[in-house]
Amino acid sequence: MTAPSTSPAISLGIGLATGLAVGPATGPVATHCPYCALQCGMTIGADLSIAPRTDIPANAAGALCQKGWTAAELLTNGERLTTPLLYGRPASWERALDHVAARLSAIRAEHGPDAVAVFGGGGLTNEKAYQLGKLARVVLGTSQIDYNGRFCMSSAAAASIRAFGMDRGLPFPITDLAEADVVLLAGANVAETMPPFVRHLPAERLIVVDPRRTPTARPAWLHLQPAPGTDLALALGLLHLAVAEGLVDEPYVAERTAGFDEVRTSLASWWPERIERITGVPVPRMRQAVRALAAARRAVVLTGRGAEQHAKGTDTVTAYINLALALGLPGRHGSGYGCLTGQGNGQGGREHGQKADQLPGYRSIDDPAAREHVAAVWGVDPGDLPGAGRSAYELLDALGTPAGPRALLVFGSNPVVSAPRSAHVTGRLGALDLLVVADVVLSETAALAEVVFPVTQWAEETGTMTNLEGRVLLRRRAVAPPPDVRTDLEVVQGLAARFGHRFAADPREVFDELRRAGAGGPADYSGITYERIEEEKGVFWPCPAPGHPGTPRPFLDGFATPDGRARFVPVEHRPPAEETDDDYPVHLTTGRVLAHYQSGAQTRRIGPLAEAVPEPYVELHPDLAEQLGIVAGDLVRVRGRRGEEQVVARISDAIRRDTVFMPFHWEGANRLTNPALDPTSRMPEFKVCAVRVERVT
Ligand SMILES: Nc1nc2c(c(=O)[nH]1)N[C@H]1C(S)=C(S)[C@@H](COP(=O)(O)OP(=O)(O)OC[C@H]3O[C@@H](n4cnc5c(=O)[nH]c(N)nc54)[C@H](O)[C@@H]3O)O[C@H]1N2
Ligand SMILES: Nc1nc2c(c(=O)[nH]1)N[C@H]1C(S)=C(S)[C@@H](COP(=O)(O)OP(=O)(O)OC[C@H]3O[C@@H](n4cnc5c(=O)[nH]c(N)nc54)[C@H](O)[C@@H]3O)O[C@H]1N2
Ligand code: SF4
Ligand SMILES: [Mo]
Repeated sequence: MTAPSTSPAISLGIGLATGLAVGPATGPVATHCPYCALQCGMTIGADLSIAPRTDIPANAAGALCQKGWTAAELLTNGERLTTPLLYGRPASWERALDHVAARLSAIRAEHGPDAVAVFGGGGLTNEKAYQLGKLARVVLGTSQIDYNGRFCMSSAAAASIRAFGMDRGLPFPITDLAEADVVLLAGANVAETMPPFVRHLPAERLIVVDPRRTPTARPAWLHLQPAPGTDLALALGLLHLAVAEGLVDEPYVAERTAGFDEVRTSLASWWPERIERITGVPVPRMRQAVRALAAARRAVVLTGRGAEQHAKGTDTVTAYINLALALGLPGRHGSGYGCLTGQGNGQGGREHGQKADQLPGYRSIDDPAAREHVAAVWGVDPGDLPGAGRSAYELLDALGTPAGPRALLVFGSNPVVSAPRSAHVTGRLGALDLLVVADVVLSETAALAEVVFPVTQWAEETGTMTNLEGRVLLRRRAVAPPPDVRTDLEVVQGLAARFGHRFAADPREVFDELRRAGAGGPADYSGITYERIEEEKGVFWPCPAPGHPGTPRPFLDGFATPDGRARFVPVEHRPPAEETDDDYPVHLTTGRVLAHYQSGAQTRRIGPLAEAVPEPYVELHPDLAEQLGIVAGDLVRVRGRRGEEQVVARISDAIRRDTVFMPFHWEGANRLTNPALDPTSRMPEFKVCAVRVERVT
């Protein structure tokens, strides 16, 4: 951990004292933040000073959050990995790469190609995501590749494809939000997870759905506070009320959608009082929400992880989409439905082939035409491309089992902290014959690896990122990396070379190949170049040809379905996979705090951020605390069906009495979470399980 410091500048000074190289003394370089999907524009100077850009719409007001302001600190942090590690000891790149290649060859020879697996990340650039998919399918010949985005917005992606024929987080520019009169935000705490986003929301008519009165919900016009895992019922209730009160946009439904009659019929049993009993949201509040949405000239429904990370996440998002469709919102200027992607490249990371069932261009790996197209670009026989592999949790769960992979390559994820039922996942990682991790720090996962590759960070390399709007952006190299550190693309190139394959490591070259491989697919980047991105401050996909302007609002003229109509899909509410009972009487939900990012591998090492929230905790309501004899600061045991954790208690009346909250930025929260998976998206139920809370005496 770096020494505590009060400002980014001071702590940077401490970082620089480690003596790592920085770039030549040129002017500040325009780039983007290394963290979340907002991808705020920033400049970074040769002295590593950071300033917001004002030419990028996401943060045009010149805002950054504290993670953005302190992002440079990890470049020079003393805990940075600067040399490859083999069995925990420094090794040369040649030796480390040779070792991995030899071990992979032996494992493949003995157990077949599917004995080698790859786990990627939604924070990786488009170029890296593409190259990882190609490494798996072409070099290793394995079907076993997936990534942490499966834990992120895969349910919203599945629901969007089902309804609209295409999945692009926001199918409109972020600046359109300001034109909406009402925005319903279900399960997102943007005031902490992407603070500058708040400035795009209409101040007067924001409706927040969250079991906690978060900093996002507090100033909102209306806060609906359902029990975790009951959004599906809530959305059905809102739609029931819309129908009952004659608020459905019948001409829109007739002209632009299909399937409403079946949904209308299915709503009959979801009357408002029943919904109130399930969710705890009073009927008048629901009525207020739906009336405001219907009365608005323009309105938007948005979902975040709170609504999505459930074993019924796809159907929950579908229920919200059904509501938006009934009110005539999607595909209208200034209105619509959108999912807030999370990681820096949460959108692009799911388009280029690091997902188990996917080929570049957001194509299905089961589609013969897609296989033929991509195989031609890769110079291989379509028949040699593997089929779909296991989803992220199923992959981790199978590691080291007789039928599962025996070797795993991890790029850009820290599943020891971030996977559900993490103690079990850690056990599976331990059962592998070979674990290889590429990271910038010795994460909890990297600490278990036989080989660790130290890689460059955002400001030390160039690559494209696709932000939450579907806008493709360019991150530019601004400073020189430490001498013995390589880019992920170089690591992949080095591995491929040892199997006789020539892979490019120059990001632009990889991007040009990605454009060809994805051409004709839903996420078509053919017309996008680095030059265009720089000139136009980003280009929206699909952009199928050089002269094409890009597509900021893909649904204005029709949806991406065969007949251009959006699909209503009937869905039914059901309880969480794990219900509370006498042994485990309260709901546990999990999520984020402002100062930390994801598994915390990066932000826990940054002085001011670590200081802001130094340790894990559990948040509980004063009434529950009193009932359990707990006061603020007490050490408490949170016990569930898969494990127990001791953390400090924080007391807050912002949370429901029947629910406790833990941030997942430390090992611990996920020892408790339930890996029950959504049947369609294979998303785990991070947002609700049952626990018991006790004071540690
Ligand atoms: N500071 C910070 N910012 C981040 C990240 C980070 O780690 N830290 N990560 C980035 C990533 S990858 C992502 S995916 C996004 C996530 O961004 P968000 O979706 O905003 O983040 P979460 O905190 O996971 O969940 C949001 C809210 O869901 C609520 N919730 C819990 N259960 C339910 C439920 O059943 N229904 C509803 N409606 N709400 C529920 C929680 O109380 C929480 O306030 O943030 C991105 N930005
Ligand atoms: N309980 C609970 N669990 C959750 C969630 C939740 O809400 N609740 N949210 C889920 C969600 S939405 C997400 S997105 C996941 C995220 O969980 P993780 O996948 O663990 O996310 P990160 O901590 O961002 O992990 C990224 C790792 O890669 C490293 N890294 C950063 N940049 C690069 C790079 O360019 N190359 C390489 N090779 N490495 C890099 C970082 O140092 C870090 O160790 O967690 C999920 N887990
Ligand atoms: S909101 Fe997201 S992109 Fe913007 S500065 Fe913060 S972490 Fe970076
Ligand atoms: Mo995420």
